[in-house]
Amino acid sequence: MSAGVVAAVDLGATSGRVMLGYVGDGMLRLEPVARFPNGPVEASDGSLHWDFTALYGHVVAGLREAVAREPGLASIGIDSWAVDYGLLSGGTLLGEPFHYRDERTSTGVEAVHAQVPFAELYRRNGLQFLPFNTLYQYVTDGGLADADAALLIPDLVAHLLTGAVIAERTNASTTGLVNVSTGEWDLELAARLGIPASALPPLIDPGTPLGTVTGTPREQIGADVEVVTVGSHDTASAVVAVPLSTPNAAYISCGTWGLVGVELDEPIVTDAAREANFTNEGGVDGRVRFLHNVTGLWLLSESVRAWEAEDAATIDLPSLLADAAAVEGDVALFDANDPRLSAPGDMPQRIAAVLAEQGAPAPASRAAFARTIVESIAQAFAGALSTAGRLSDREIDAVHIVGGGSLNELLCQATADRSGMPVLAGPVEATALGNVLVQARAAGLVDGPLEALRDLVARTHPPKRYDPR
Ligand code: LFR
Repeated sequence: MSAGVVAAVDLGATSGRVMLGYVGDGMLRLEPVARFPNGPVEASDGSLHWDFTALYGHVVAGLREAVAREPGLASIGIDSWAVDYGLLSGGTLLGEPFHYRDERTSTGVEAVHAQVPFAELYRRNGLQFLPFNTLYQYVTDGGLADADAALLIPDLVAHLLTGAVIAERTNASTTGLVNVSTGEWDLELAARLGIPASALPPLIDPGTPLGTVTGTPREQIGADVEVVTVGSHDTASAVVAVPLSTPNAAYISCGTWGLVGVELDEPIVTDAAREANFTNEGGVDGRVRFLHNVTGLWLLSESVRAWEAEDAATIDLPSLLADAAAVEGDVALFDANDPRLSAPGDMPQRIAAVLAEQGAPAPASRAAFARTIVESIAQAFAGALSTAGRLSDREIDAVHIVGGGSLNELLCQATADRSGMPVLAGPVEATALGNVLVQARAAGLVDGPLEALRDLVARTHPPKRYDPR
């Protein structure tokens, strides 16, 4: 097989990037092309949105640069965070997409559960309860009825580039409207909830060509490049690139969120799985991502944001974490998944309030705060790992941490210590690598099942090991 190059667009909740991926002949290498910030934007009425227009501008500029560097680019693949969408009418975007942390979803949850109790929903869609799952957003969205299409963020980018109107399957699974057994839209559920057909475009598997970039974006980017679907849910792409070292290894895809779980061939929708709030999200090649969302580095990034606002100066994260590692003695722990910590705001103050409820004093310094946050996340990881093992009937024997959290040595060591299992950290850019690998397989640059792709990741990006102490 020969080597080639593809472009990955990877949009995360705090930053986006465009990367070139060089693959083939035993090689797998990323080269950053563009990196740009992302985050919630508050509208004048207080609602939370994404600045999609700015993001899309960065994507097109990044792709133009990618083509300038590599005119022979084989394809483009797009992934992003899940659940959020944009509405289109007559080819125009009807406002900036809502951010999943906007509070409108609370009325959506009540409306949906009044029609369809959660236990029935879980049997149908297999999803853990997250108040922002797309179906809860759709039922509050007055614009949906008039829109020609509702497209999840990566599908929206693909649409603007190519004109295609589709729903990539891994991300569609996070809407709550895909049946967990059939992998098809649950039309009966949608009808019961009054969700129109515009929200349910044809479902397409990862690795499918959608057409070449056309119209204005073709002029801007400067080449007829094919757009190919990947695991467009960022977590699906990340799981593709976890170099799973044993059949019973678990993974944690750790960025804003920590997605803690195992890969399965069949979903688990038992009462026990529902009660533990474990999800069955669609993976690449029909695999099941059986996992639980733990609030991840959001707690730290929001705290840093608050401190930076207080100081009117930037904080150096590596030195904050080094100071946190040097904090002596036990620190108080809090429930990282406390729903009061989900919306943007003064995170240190909110965490102090949660600790006060438990009778624990607020940490005495920022370093102690950071230590409390990291240890609390690690504790939640350890709990979710043990539940994943119990529910899937596996003796989990190793934990792979991929994504930004894999660079956080304090978090990796604390996770090893608190779970009692070795942690294998990296690759940091698992999402972009998974995106690249699925495109590369579609282009014939690599072949085989996910295991073969993961072997290539393990050989080219050997993980760093943390043994429990
Ligand atoms: C991670 C992620 C999670 C999803 C959350 C919200 O970036 O995609 O998998 O639950 O963001 O979309």
